[in-house]
Amino acid sequence: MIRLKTGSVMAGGVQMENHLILAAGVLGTTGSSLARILATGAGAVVTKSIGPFPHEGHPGPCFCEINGGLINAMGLPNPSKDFLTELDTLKGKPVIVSVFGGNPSEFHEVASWFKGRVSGVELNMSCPHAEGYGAAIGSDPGMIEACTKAVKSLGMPVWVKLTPNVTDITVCGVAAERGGADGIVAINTVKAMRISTDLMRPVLGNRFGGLSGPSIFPIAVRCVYELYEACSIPIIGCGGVSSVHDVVEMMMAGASAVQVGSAVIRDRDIFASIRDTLYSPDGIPAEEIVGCAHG
Ligand code: RRO
Repeated sequence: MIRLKTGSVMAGGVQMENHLILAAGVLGTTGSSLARILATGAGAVVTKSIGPFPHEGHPGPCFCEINGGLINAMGLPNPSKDFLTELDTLKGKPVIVSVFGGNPSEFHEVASWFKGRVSGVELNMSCPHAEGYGAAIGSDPGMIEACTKAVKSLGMPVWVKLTPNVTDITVCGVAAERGGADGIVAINTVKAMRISTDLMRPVLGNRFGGLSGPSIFPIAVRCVYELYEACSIPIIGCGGVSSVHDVVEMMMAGASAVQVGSAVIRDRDIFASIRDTLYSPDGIPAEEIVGCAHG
């Protein structure tokens, strides 16, 4: 097993304790849960996505477990600007705020609330089940570029989280880069559904949702690999990562850092266990493995 050299990490303009980041949407709704994940070994954390207005989310059921993953249709529930108070106890910590909007000025406004309060902003242009938000606008390269440019004008590090639910994800990655993004996060969940054969109806209240967990890991690796060949800015791998082997594989595909999401639900100590196996004082520099799978 490859071991990486211990030390702090800079990726996409954000200084982190290590290469492991809590993905948006998982245990990211309160300051105390974000602090707990940092205390248990994450190098940085991303909040639940925050939007221009408070929103309750989709009607339930919002979540179902399947073989190899989870399907959620939470529906962007968030307290909007009131979330700011959750960051009071996290000053100086590596926190990235996930934001969403329906157009460049909404993205700019929401991100501006967090200026000086966070290490960076992750633009959610990829939720697969949000009318007028997420992938509904993040499949349009012109919109990705304009929203990225609008937020970048605030002078904070900007990551753009992309959807895999497109024919060619590199077109979206190149658009984010053109807009001035400091990093690309790949990928958000894969649009999916299940039907209850007892009820003869879709399981989720919203009918469709986003698949996460180990079943999407090969899709995420493929997206990171393709983006690495098309883009010059750092890529942050995300999607079904649940072991130290997955982290190393994602880095070999081209990821400069790696997010962990659904796996945290089963194992709250996953960051510490991956970190303790991944790093060693006599390990190799990460730069030697990032993208090494490319010919
Ligand atoms: O809240 C959600 O339903 C949600 C979001 Br914002 C997202 O980006 N991805 C996802 O699978 N669910």
